[in-house]
Amino acid sequence: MSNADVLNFIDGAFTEGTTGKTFENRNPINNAVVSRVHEAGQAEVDAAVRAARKAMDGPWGSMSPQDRADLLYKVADGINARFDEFLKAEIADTGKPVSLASHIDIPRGAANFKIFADVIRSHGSEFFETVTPAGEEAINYAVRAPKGTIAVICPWNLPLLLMTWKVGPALACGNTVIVKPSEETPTTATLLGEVMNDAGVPPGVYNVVHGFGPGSAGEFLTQHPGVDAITFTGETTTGEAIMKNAAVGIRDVSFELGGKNPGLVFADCDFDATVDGMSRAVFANCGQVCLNTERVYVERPIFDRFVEALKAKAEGLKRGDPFDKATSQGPLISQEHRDKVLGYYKRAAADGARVVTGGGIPSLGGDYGEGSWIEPTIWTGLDEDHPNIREEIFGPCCHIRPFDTDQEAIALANDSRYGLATSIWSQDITRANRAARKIEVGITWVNCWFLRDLRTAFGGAKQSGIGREGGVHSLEFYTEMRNVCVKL
Ligand code: NAD
Ligand code: 6OD
Repeated sequence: MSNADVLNFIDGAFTEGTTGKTFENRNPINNAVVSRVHEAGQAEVDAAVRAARKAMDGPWGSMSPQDRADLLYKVADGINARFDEFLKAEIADTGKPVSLASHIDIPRGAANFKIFADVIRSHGSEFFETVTPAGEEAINYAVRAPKGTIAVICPWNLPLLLMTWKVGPALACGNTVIVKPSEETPTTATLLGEVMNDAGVPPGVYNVVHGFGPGSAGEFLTQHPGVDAITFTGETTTGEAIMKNAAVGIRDVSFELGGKNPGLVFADCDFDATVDGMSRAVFANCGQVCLNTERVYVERPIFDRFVEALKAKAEGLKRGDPFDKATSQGPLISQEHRDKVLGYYKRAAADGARVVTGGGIPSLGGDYGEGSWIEPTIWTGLDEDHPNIREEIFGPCCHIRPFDTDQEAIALANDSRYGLATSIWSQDITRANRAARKIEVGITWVNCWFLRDLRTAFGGAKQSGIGREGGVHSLEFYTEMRNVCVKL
Protein backbone atom coordinates (compact mmCIF):
# COMPACT_ATOMS: atom_id res chain seq x y z
CA MET A 1 0.00 0.00 0.00
CA SER A 2 1.41 3.40 -0.96
CA ASN A 3 1.39 5.88 1.89
CA ALA A 4 0.35 8.54 -0.61
CA ASP A 5 -3.08 7.05 -1.29
CA VAL A 6 -5.28 5.48 1.37
CA LEU A 7 -8.03 3.34 -0.15
CA ASN A 8 -11.17 1.67 1.09
CA PHE A 9 -10.93 -2.10 1.66
CA ILE A 10 -14.06 -3.95 0.60
CA ASP A 11 -14.55 -7.68 0.02
CA GLY A 12 -10.82 -8.34 0.26
CA ALA A 13 -9.83 -5.71 -2.33
CA PHE A 14 -8.59 -2.12 -2.13
CA THR A 15 -10.76 0.37 -3.97
CA GLU A 16 -10.89 4.11 -4.58
CA GLY A 17 -14.66 3.85 -4.69
CA THR A 18 -17.00 5.84 -6.87
CA THR A 19 -17.36 9.19 -5.07
CA GLY A 20 -14.30 10.76 -6.69
CA LYS A 21 -13.80 12.53 -3.37
CA THR A 22 -10.54 12.51 -1.42
CA PHE A 23 -9.43 14.29 1.73
CA GLU A 24 -5.99 15.13 3.11
CA ASN A 25 -4.37 13.24 5.95
CA ARG A 26 -1.91 15.54 7.73
CA ASN A 27 0.90 14.81 10.15
CA PRO A 28 0.33 16.99 13.23
CA ILE A 29 4.06 17.41 13.92
CA ASN A 30 4.36 19.85 10.99
CA ASN A 31 0.93 19.86 9.34
CA ALA A 32 2.40 18.29 6.17
CA VAL A 33 0.09 16.18 3.99
CA VAL A 34 1.12 12.53 4.33
CA SER A 35 -1.57 10.96 2.17
CA ARG A 36 -4.83 11.43 0.33
CA VAL A 37 -7.72 9.37 1.59
CA HIS A 38 -10.47 8.10 -0.73
CA GLU A 39 -13.82 8.87 0.86
CA ALA A 40 -16.51 6.21 0.77
CA GLY A 41 -20.04 7.18 -0.14
CA GLN A 42 -23.36 5.38 0.21
CA ALA A 43 -22.43 3.00 -2.66
CA GLU A 44 -19.20 1.88 -0.94
CA VAL A 45 -20.93 1.43 2.40
CA ASP A 46 -23.65 -0.62 0.64
CA ALA A 47 -20.96 -2.73 -1.03
CA ALA A 48 -19.10 -3.26 2.27
CA VAL A 49 -22.30 -4.31 4.05
CA ARG A 50 -23.20 -6.65 1.19
CA ALA A 51 -19.72 -8.22 1.28
CA ALA A 52 -19.78 -8.59 5.05
CA ARG A 53 -23.20 -10.25 5.02
CA LYS A 54 -22.25 -12.54 2.13
CA ALA A 55 -19.08 -13.63 3.96
CA MET A 56 -21.26 -15.02 6.76
CA ASP A 57 -22.68 -17.50 4.23
CA GLY A 58 -19.23 -18.63 3.06
CA PRO A 59 -16.44 -20.58 4.78
CA TRP A 60 -16.24 -17.98 7.55
CA GLY A 61 -19.80 -18.74 8.67
CA SER A 62 -19.08 -22.43 9.19
CA MET A 63 -15.51 -22.13 10.50
CA SER A 64 -14.98 -23.66 13.94
CA PRO A 65 -13.96 -21.38 16.82
CA GLN A 66 -10.62 -23.24 16.94
CA ASP A 67 -9.91 -22.45 13.29
CA ARG A 68 -10.96 -18.82 13.75
CA ALA A 69 -8.61 -18.61 16.71
CA ASP A 70 -5.74 -19.99 14.60
CA LEU A 71 -6.48 -17.39 11.93
CA LEU A 72 -6.48 -14.57 14.48
CA TYR A 73 -3.07 -15.72 15.71
CA LYS A 74 -1.87 -15.41 12.11
CA VAL A 75 -3.27 -11.86 11.96
CA ALA A 76 -1.42 -10.98 15.18
CA ASP A 77 1.77 -12.50 13.77
CA GLY A 78 1.21 -10.53 10.56
CA ILE A 79 1.08 -7.27 12.53
CA ASN A 80 4.25 -8.18 14.40
CA ALA A 81 6.01 -9.14 11.15
CA ARG A 82 5.25 -5.66 9.79
CA PHE A 83 5.71 -3.89 13.15
CA ASP A 84 7.85 -1.07 11.74
CA GLU A 85 5.39 -0.32 8.93
CA PHE A 86 2.53 -0.07 11.42
CA LEU A 87 4.70 2.04 13.72
CA LYS A 88 5.64 4.51 10.99
CA ALA A 89 2.06 4.74 9.75
CA GLU A 90 0.68 5.38 13.23
CA ILE A 91 3.34 8.01 13.94
CA ALA A 92 2.72 9.74 10.60
CA ASP A 93 -1.01 9.91 11.34
CA THR A 94 -0.78 11.00 15.00
CA GLY A 95 2.69 12.47 15.61
CA LYS A 96 2.94 10.42 18.80
CA PRO A 97 6.44 9.59 20.09
CA VAL A 98 7.99 6.27 19.12
CA SER A 99 8.56 5.57 22.83
CA LEU A 100 4.77 5.38 23.25
CA ALA A 101 3.69 3.87 19.93
CA SER A 102 6.26 1.07 20.07
CA HIS A 103 5.29 0.12 23.64
CA ILE A 104 1.54 0.54 23.60
CA ASP A 105 -0.17 1.13 20.25
CA ILE A 106 1.36 -1.49 17.98
CA PRO A 107 1.99 -4.30 20.51
CA ARG A 108 -1.62 -3.96 21.70
CA GLY A 109 -2.76 -4.11 18.06
CA ALA A 110 -1.35 -7.63 17.91
CA ALA A 111 -2.25 -8.63 21.48
CA ASN A 112 -5.91 -7.72 20.87
CA PHE A 113 -6.17 -10.60 18.39
CA LYS A 114 -4.35 -13.15 20.56
CA ILE A 115 -6.34 -12.48 23.73
CA PHE A 116 -9.70 -12.98 22.02
CA ALA A 117 -8.43 -16.01 20.10
CA ASP A 118 -7.57 -17.50 23.51
CA VAL A 119 -10.96 -16.54 24.93
CA ILE A 120 -12.89 -18.19 22.11
CA ARG A 121 -10.66 -21.28 22.13
CA SER A 122 -11.36 -21.94 25.79
CA HIS A 123 -14.98 -20.86 26.05
CA GLY A 124 -17.56 -23.65 26.46
CA SER A 125 -21.35 -23.70 26.44
CA GLU A 126 -23.61 -23.29 29.45
CA PHE A 127 -25.43 -26.39 30.61
CA PHE A 128 -28.25 -26.90 33.14
CA GLU A 129 -30.10 -30.02 34.30
CA THR A 130 -33.68 -29.02 34.99
CA VAL A 131 -36.34 -30.65 37.17
CA THR A 132 -39.66 -28.77 37.35
CA PRO A 133 -41.89 -28.84 40.48
CA ALA A 134 -44.20 -31.18 38.48
CA GLY A 135 -41.31 -33.63 38.08
CA GLU A 136 -40.59 -33.03 34.39
CA GLU A 137 -36.94 -33.38 33.47
CA ALA A 138 -35.00 -31.53 30.81
CA ILE A 139 -31.56 -30.44 29.86
CA ASN A 140 -30.91 -26.82 28.88
CA TYR A 141 -27.89 -25.76 26.97
CA ALA A 142 -26.95 -22.40 25.56
CA VAL A 143 -24.77 -21.76 22.57
CA ARG A 144 -23.32 -18.46 21.49
CA ALA A 145 -23.91 -17.43 17.88
CA PRO A 146 -22.29 -14.46 16.15
CA LYS A 147 -24.44 -11.35 16.05
CA GLY A 148 -23.79 -10.86 12.33
CA THR A 149 -22.30 -7.78 10.69
CA ILE A 150 -20.83 -5.29 13.13
CA ALA A 151 -20.03 -1.62 12.43
CA VAL A 152 -16.85 -0.52 14.23
CA ILE A 153 -16.56 3.27 14.51
CA CYS A 154 -13.18 4.42 15.79
CA PRO A 155 -11.48 7.54 17.19
CA TRP A 156 -8.02 8.93 16.41
CA ASN A 157 -6.22 8.86 19.74
CA LEU A 158 -5.02 5.20 19.80
CA PRO A 159 -6.06 4.20 16.29
CA LEU A 160 -4.80 0.63 15.85
CA LEU A 161 -5.17 -0.26 19.53
CA LEU A 162 -8.80 0.82 19.83
CA MET A 163 -9.84 -0.54 16.44
CA THR A 164 -8.37 -4.00 17.04
CA TRP A 165 -9.83 -3.98 20.57
CA LYS A 166 -13.20 -4.28 18.78
CA VAL A 167 -12.25 -6.19 15.64
CA GLY A 168 -10.43 -8.91 17.66
CA PRO A 169 -13.46 -10.05 19.68
CA ALA A 170 -15.90 -9.44 16.81
CA LEU A 171 -13.99 -11.84 14.54
CA ALA A 172 -13.20 -14.30 17.33
CA CYS A 173 -16.96 -14.64 17.85
CA GLY A 174 -17.55 -15.28 14.14
CA ASN A 175 -18.95 -11.91 13.08
CA THR A 176 -17.91 -9.86 10.08
CA VAL A 177 -16.93 -6.21 10.47
CA ILE A 178 -16.99 -2.90 8.65
CA VAL A 179 -14.53 -0.48 10.22
CA LYS A 180 -14.84 3.28 9.88
CA PRO A 181 -11.54 4.66 11.17
CA SER A 182 -11.28 8.27 12.22
CA GLU A 183 -10.76 10.64 9.30
CA GLU A 184 -7.65 11.85 11.20
CA THR A 185 -5.99 8.41 11.34
CA PRO A 186 -6.99 6.22 8.40
CA THR A 187 -3.76 4.36 7.68
CA THR A 188 -3.27 1.46 10.08
CA ALA A 189 -6.82 0.14 9.63
CA THR A 190 -6.13 0.07 5.89
CA LEU A 191 -2.76 -1.62 6.30
CA LEU A 192 -4.50 -4.25 8.39
CA GLY A 193 -6.47 -5.20 5.25
CA GLU A 194 -3.23 -6.47 3.69
CA VAL A 195 -2.46 -8.46 6.84
CA MET A 196 -5.95 -9.99 6.78
CA ASN A 197 -5.51 -11.10 3.15
CA ASP A 198 -2.03 -12.50 3.84
CA ALA A 199 -3.34 -14.41 6.86
CA GLY A 200 -6.08 -16.00 4.75
CA VAL A 201 -9.07 -14.28 6.33
CA PRO A 202 -11.86 -14.75 3.74
CA PRO A 203 -12.89 -11.71 1.66
CA GLY A 204 -15.69 -9.65 3.21
CA VAL A 205 -14.89 -10.60 6.80
CA TYR A 206 -12.89 -7.40 7.42
CA ASN A 207 -13.84 -4.24 5.52
CA VAL A 208 -12.77 -0.60 5.88
CA VAL A 209 -14.63 2.48 4.66
CA HIS A 210 -13.16 5.95 4.98
CA GLY A 211 -14.82 9.27 5.63
CA PHE A 212 -16.34 11.50 8.25
CA GLY A 213 -19.39 11.31 10.53
CA PRO A 214 -22.53 13.22 9.52
CA GLY A 215 -23.35 13.04 5.80
CA SER A 216 -20.48 10.64 5.22
CA ALA A 217 -19.34 7.06 5.79
CA GLY A 218 -19.89 7.11 9.59
CA GLU A 219 -23.53 8.10 9.30
CA PHE A 220 -24.21 5.91 6.24
CA LEU A 221 -22.82 2.93 8.11
CA THR A 222 -24.65 3.44 11.39
CA GLN A 223 -27.91 4.06 9.51
CA HIS A 224 -27.50 0.98 7.33
CA PRO A 225 -30.22 -1.64 7.96
CA GLY A 226 -27.76 -4.40 7.02
CA VAL A 227 -25.65 -3.65 10.10
CA ASP A 228 -26.67 -5.84 13.03
CA ALA A 229 -24.86 -4.03 15.87
CA ILE A 230 -22.62 -1.00 16.36
CA THR A 231 -19.54 -0.71 18.53
CA PHE A 232 -18.28 2.83 18.94
CA THR A 233 -15.44 4.61 20.69
CA GLY A 234 -15.49 8.38 20.74
CA GLU A 235 -17.17 11.44 22.17
CA THR A 236 -20.31 11.18 24.24
CA THR A 237 -22.23 13.55 21.92
CA THR A 238 -21.32 11.40 18.91
CA GLY A 239 -22.55 8.39 20.89
CA GLU A 240 -25.91 10.12 21.28
CA ALA A 241 -26.17 10.64 17.50
CA ILE A 242 -25.20 7.02 16.78
CA MET A 243 -27.65 5.72 19.36
CA LYS A 244 -30.49 7.46 17.51
CA ASN A 245 -29.47 5.64 14.32
CA ALA A 246 -29.16 2.35 16.20
CA ALA A 247 -32.70 2.76 17.55
CA VAL A 248 -34.04 2.21 14.03
CA GLY A 249 -34.22 -1.56 13.73
CA ILE A 250 -33.43 -2.02 17.47
CA ARG A 251 -29.70 -2.62 16.95
CA ASP A 252 -27.44 -3.25 19.94
CA VAL A 253 -24.64 -0.81 20.83
CA SER A 254 -21.42 -0.99 22.80
CA PHE A 255 -20.05 2.47 23.63
CA GLU A 256 -16.72 3.63 25.04
CA LEU A 257 -17.19 7.38 25.43
CA GLY A 258 -15.63 10.45 26.99
CA GLY A 259 -14.29 10.95 30.49
CA LYS A 260 -13.39 13.68 32.96
CA ASN A 261 -11.37 11.43 35.13
CA PRO A 262 -10.48 12.25 38.72
CA GLY A 263 -7.26 11.20 40.45
CA LEU A 264 -7.10 11.05 44.25
CA VAL A 265 -3.75 11.57 45.95
CA PHE A 266 -3.70 10.84 49.68
CA ALA A 267 -1.03 12.24 51.99
CA ASP A 268 0.16 8.71 52.84
CA CYS A 269 1.05 7.88 49.21
CA ASP A 270 4.51 6.89 48.03
CA PHE A 271 5.21 10.45 46.91
CA ASP A 272 7.74 9.94 44.12
CA ALA A 273 5.93 6.95 42.61
CA THR A 274 2.68 8.93 42.73
CA VAL A 275 4.15 11.94 40.98
CA ASP A 276 5.56 9.63 38.29
CA GLY A 277 2.24 7.82 37.89
CA MET A 278 0.17 11.00 37.91
CA SER A 279 2.46 12.61 35.39
CA ARG A 280 1.68 9.73 33.00
CA ALA A 281 -2.00 9.85 33.90
CA VAL A 282 -2.20 13.55 33.00
CA PHE A 283 0.26 13.98 30.14
CA ALA A 284 0.56 10.62 28.31
CA ASN A 285 -0.29 10.80 24.60
CA CYS A 286 -0.46 14.59 25.04
CA GLY A 287 -3.54 14.14 27.23
CA GLN A 288 -5.41 12.36 24.44
CA VAL A 289 -6.34 9.12 26.17
CA CYS A 290 -9.92 8.79 27.35
CA LEU A 291 -8.46 7.55 30.65
CA ASN A 292 -6.23 10.59 31.24
CA THR A 293 -6.75 12.48 34.50
CA GLU A 294 -7.93 16.06 34.15
CA ARG A 295 -9.11 16.55 37.77
CA VAL A 296 -6.52 15.91 40.47
CA TYR A 297 -7.50 16.04 44.15
CA VAL A 298 -4.66 16.10 46.66
CA GLU A 299 -4.85 15.82 50.46
CA ARG A 300 -3.98 19.22 51.90
CA PRO A 301 -0.77 18.41 53.83
CA ILE A 302 1.05 17.47 50.60
CA PHE A 303 -0.81 19.79 48.22
CA ASP A 304 1.89 22.45 47.65
CA ARG A 305 4.68 19.88 47.38
CA PHE A 306 2.66 17.81 44.89
CA VAL A 307 1.80 20.81 42.70
CA GLU A 308 5.49 21.76 42.50
CA ALA A 309 6.54 18.17 41.73
CA LEU A 310 3.96 17.74 38.93
CA LYS A 311 5.00 21.14 37.53
CA ALA A 312 8.59 19.88 37.34
CA LYS A 313 7.41 16.77 35.48
CA ALA A 314 5.38 18.88 33.01
CA GLU A 315 8.33 21.15 32.38
CA GLY A 316 10.61 18.13 31.89
CA LEU A 317 8.60 16.71 28.98
CA LYS A 318 10.58 16.72 25.77
CA ARG A 319 8.91 17.71 22.50
CA GLY A 320 10.35 17.18 19.04
CA ASP A 321 11.19 14.42 16.58
CA PRO A 322 8.74 11.56 17.27
CA PHE A 323 11.39 9.04 16.21
CA ASP A 324 13.83 10.29 18.86
CA LYS A 325 13.51 7.83 21.75
CA ALA A 326 13.93 10.70 24.23
CA THR A 327 10.84 12.52 22.96
CA SER A 328 8.09 12.21 25.55
CA GLN A 329 5.38 14.57 24.25
CA GLY A 330 3.88 14.68 20.79
CA PRO A 331 1.51 17.28 19.35
CA LEU A 332 -2.27 17.35 19.57
CA ILE A 333 -3.98 15.56 16.71
CA SER A 334 -4.85 18.66 14.64
CA GLN A 335 -4.90 22.45 14.51
CA GLU A 336 -8.64 22.30 15.06
CA HIS A 337 -8.26 20.27 18.23
CA ARG A 338 -5.50 22.59 19.44
CA ASP A 339 -7.82 25.59 18.97
CA LYS A 340 -10.36 23.82 21.17
CA VAL A 341 -7.81 23.02 23.89
CA LEU A 342 -6.36 26.55 23.75
CA GLY A 343 -9.89 27.88 24.28
CA TYR A 344 -9.89 26.11 27.67
CA TYR A 345 -6.38 27.42 28.43
CA LYS A 346 -7.49 31.01 27.74
CA ARG A 347 -10.69 30.65 29.69
CA ALA A 348 -8.89 29.37 32.80
CA ALA A 349 -6.49 32.31 32.74
CA ALA A 350 -9.31 34.81 32.13
CA ASP A 351 -11.35 33.36 34.99
CA GLY A 352 -8.56 33.83 37.52
CA ALA A 353 -6.98 30.38 37.73
CA ARG A 354 -3.40 30.24 38.93
CA VAL A 355 -1.54 28.96 35.87
CA VAL A 356 1.12 26.84 37.56
CA THR A 357 2.83 26.04 34.28
CA GLY A 358 2.14 26.20 30.54
CA GLY A 359 -0.94 27.84 29.14
CA GLY A 360 0.16 28.40 25.57
CA ILE A 361 1.97 27.23 22.44
CA PRO A 362 5.65 26.30 22.74
CA SER A 363 8.10 27.77 20.27
CA LEU A 364 9.62 24.93 18.29
CA GLY A 365 12.06 25.50 15.48
CA GLY A 366 11.90 24.58 11.79
CA ASP A 367 8.73 23.22 10.25
CA TYR A 368 7.50 22.06 13.68
CA GLY A 369 6.21 25.64 13.99
CA GLU A 370 3.37 24.55 11.67
CA GLY A 371 2.47 21.57 13.88
CA SER A 372 -0.20 21.45 16.58
CA TRP A 373 2.11 21.48 19.58
CA ILE A 374 0.89 22.76 22.91
CA GLU A 375 2.33 23.30 26.37
CA PRO A 376 1.42 20.90 29.18
CA THR A 377 -0.57 22.98 31.60
CA ILE A 378 -1.56 22.87 35.27
CA TRP A 379 -4.08 25.10 37.00
CA THR A 380 -5.18 25.55 40.58
CA GLY A 381 -7.87 27.77 42.10
CA LEU A 382 -10.86 27.17 39.81
CA ASP A 383 -14.35 26.52 41.17
CA GLU A 384 -15.69 23.01 40.65
CA ASP A 385 -18.44 24.32 38.36
CA HIS A 386 -15.95 25.87 35.94
CA PRO A 387 -16.11 24.43 32.36
CA ASN A 388 -12.47 23.33 32.68
CA ILE A 389 -13.53 21.07 35.57
CA ARG A 390 -16.85 19.92 34.06
CA GLU A 391 -15.97 19.30 30.39
CA GLU A 392 -13.56 16.86 28.79
CA ILE A 393 -10.68 18.89 27.30
CA PHE A 394 -8.60 16.00 25.85
CA GLY A 395 -5.31 17.87 26.16
CA PRO A 396 -2.17 17.70 28.36
CA CYS A 397 -3.65 19.60 31.28
CA CYS A 398 -5.18 19.24 34.70
CA HIS A 399 -6.62 21.23 37.56
CA ILE A 400 -5.38 20.39 41.07
CA ARG A 401 -7.49 21.02 44.17
CA PRO A 402 -6.81 20.25 47.83
CA PHE A 403 -9.14 18.14 50.01
CA ASP A 404 -9.36 17.51 53.75
CA THR A 405 -11.32 14.28 54.24
CA ASP A 406 -11.76 11.02 52.32
CA GLN A 407 -15.50 11.69 52.14
CA GLU A 408 -14.89 15.08 50.52
CA ALA A 409 -12.45 13.55 48.00
CA ILE A 410 -14.97 10.87 47.00
CA ALA A 411 -17.77 13.44 46.64
CA LEU A 412 -15.55 15.63 44.43
CA ALA A 413 -14.57 12.63 42.30
CA ASN A 414 -18.21 11.64 41.82
CA ASP A 415 -19.42 15.14 40.96
CA SER A 416 -19.36 14.58 37.18
CA ARG A 417 -21.67 13.38 34.42
CA TYR A 418 -18.80 11.12 33.33
CA GLY A 419 -17.68 7.92 35.07
CA LEU A 420 -14.89 6.32 33.10
CA ALA A 421 -11.77 5.86 35.24
CA THR A 422 -9.95 6.98 38.35
CA SER A 423 -6.66 6.38 40.06
CA ILE A 424 -6.16 6.36 43.83
CA TRP A 425 -2.75 6.84 45.39
CA SER A 426 -2.25 5.71 49.02
CA GLN A 427 -0.10 3.23 50.91
CA ASP A 428 -3.05 2.46 53.20
CA ILE A 429 -4.61 -0.27 51.09
CA THR A 430 -7.79 -0.45 53.20
CA ARG A 431 -8.35 3.27 52.77
CA ALA A 432 -7.70 3.01 49.02
CA ASN A 433 -10.12 0.09 48.65
CA ARG A 434 -12.84 1.86 50.63
CA ALA A 435 -12.57 4.82 48.27
CA ALA A 436 -12.41 2.55 45.20
CA ARG A 437 -15.75 0.96 46.04
CA LYS A 438 -17.48 4.34 46.31
CA ILE A 439 -16.20 6.03 43.19
CA GLU A 440 -18.71 5.86 40.34
CA VAL A 441 -16.48 4.74 37.47
CA GLY A 442 -15.98 1.61 35.39
CA ILE A 443 -12.24 1.35 36.01
CA THR A 444 -10.26 2.17 39.16
CA TRP A 445 -6.50 1.87 39.44
CA VAL A 446 -4.81 1.85 42.83
CA ASN A 447 -1.20 3.07 42.86
CA CYS A 448 -0.98 2.74 39.06
CA TRP A 449 -2.63 4.04 35.91
CA PHE A 450 -3.53 2.32 32.60
CA LEU A 451 -2.09 -1.00 33.75
CA ARG A 452 -4.11 -3.40 31.64
CA ASP A 453 -5.04 -7.07 31.86
CA LEU A 454 -7.09 -7.67 28.71
CA ARG A 455 -9.25 -10.28 30.45
CA THR A 456 -10.80 -7.69 32.76
CA ALA A 457 -14.05 -5.78 32.17
CA PHE A 458 -13.39 -2.42 30.54
CA GLY A 459 -15.96 0.33 30.10
CA GLY A 460 -17.51 3.44 31.55
CA ALA A 461 -20.28 4.31 34.01
CA LYS A 462 -22.72 7.24 33.66
CA GLN A 463 -22.21 9.06 30.32
CA SER A 464 -18.84 7.41 29.73
CA GLY A 465 -20.28 4.38 28.02
CA ILE A 466 -22.61 1.45 27.67
CA GLY A 467 -21.47 -2.12 28.21
CA ARG A 468 -18.21 -3.78 29.15
CA GLU A 469 -15.63 -5.36 26.87
CA GLY A 470 -12.54 -7.44 27.63
CA GLY A 471 -11.97 -11.19 27.98
CA VAL A 472 -15.21 -13.15 28.28
CA HIS A 473 -17.18 -9.92 28.88
CA SER A 474 -16.81 -9.13 25.18
CA LEU A 475 -18.87 -12.23 24.36
CA GLU A 476 -21.94 -10.47 25.80
CA PHE A 477 -21.90 -7.92 23.00
CA TYR A 478 -20.39 -9.85 20.10
CA THR A 479 -22.60 -12.95 20.40
CA GLU A 480 -26.26 -13.79 20.73
CA MET A 481 -26.99 -16.41 23.35
CA ARG A 482 -29.35 -19.17 22.12
CA ASN A 483 -30.88 -21.44 24.71
CA VAL A 484 -32.12 -24.93 23.79
CA CYS A 485 -34.39 -26.80 26.23
CA VAL A 486 -34.62 -30.60 25.62
CA LYS A 487 -37.29 -32.54 27.51
CA LEU A 488 -36.04 -35.92 28.65
P1 NAD B 1 -15.52 11.54 17.76
O1 NAD B 1 -16.72 11.13 18.50
O2 NAD B 1 -15.44 12.91 17.23
O3 NAD B 1 -15.27 10.59 16.49
C1 NAD B 1 -15.15 9.20 16.63
C2 NAD B 1 -15.56 8.52 15.34
O4 NAD B 1 -16.95 8.74 15.12
C3 NAD B 1 -14.84 9.05 14.10
O5 NAD B 1 -14.55 7.97 13.27
C4 NAD B 1 -15.88 9.96 13.47
O6 NAD B 1 -15.73 10.12 12.08
C5 NAD B 1 -17.16 9.20 13.78
N1 NAD B 1 -18.39 10.01 13.79
C6 NAD B 1 -18.53 11.30 14.14
N2 NAD B 1 -19.83 11.65 14.06
C7 NAD B 1 -20.52 10.55 13.64
C8 NAD B 1 -21.89 10.28 13.37
N3 NAD B 1 -22.82 11.22 13.53
N4 NAD B 1 -22.23 9.04 12.96
C9 NAD B 1 -21.30 8.07 12.84
N5 NAD B 1 -19.98 8.28 13.06
C10 NAD B 1 -19.59 9.50 13.48
O7 NAD B 1 -14.28 11.22 18.74
P2 NAD B 1 -12.75 11.54 18.50
O8 NAD B 1 -12.57 13.02 18.54
O9 NAD B 1 -12.28 10.78 17.33
O10 NAD B 1 -12.07 10.87 19.79
C11 NAD B 1 -11.96 11.52 21.00
C12 NAD B 1 -13.10 11.16 21.94
O11 NAD B 1 -13.17 9.75 22.08
C13 NAD B 1 -12.93 11.68 23.35
O12 NAD B 1 -14.17 12.12 23.82
C14 NAD B 1 -12.48 10.45 24.12
O13 NAD B 1 -12.74 10.49 25.50
C15 NAD B 1 -13.25 9.39 23.46
N6 NAD B 1 -12.63 8.08 23.68
C16 NAD B 1 -13.19 7.23 24.60
C17 NAD B 1 -12.59 6.00 24.86
C18 NAD B 1 -13.12 5.04 25.90
O14 NAD B 1 -12.59 3.93 25.99
N7 NAD B 1 -14.11 5.40 26.67
C19 NAD B 1 -11.45 5.63 24.16
C20 NAD B 1 -10.92 6.54 23.23
C21 NAD B 1 -11.52 7.75 22.99
O1 6OD C 1 -6.95 -0.44 26.91
C1 6OD C 1 -8.04 -0.56 26.34
O2 6OD C 1 -8.52 -1.67 26.05
C2 6OD C 1 -8.80 0.65 25.97
N1 6OD C 1 -10.01 0.43 25.41
C3 6OD C 1 -8.27 1.86 26.18
C4 6OD C 1 -8.94 3.08 25.90
C5 6OD C 1 -8.25 4.23 25.87
C6 6OD C 1 -8.89 5.45 25.54
O3 6OD C 1 -8.36 6.36 24.95
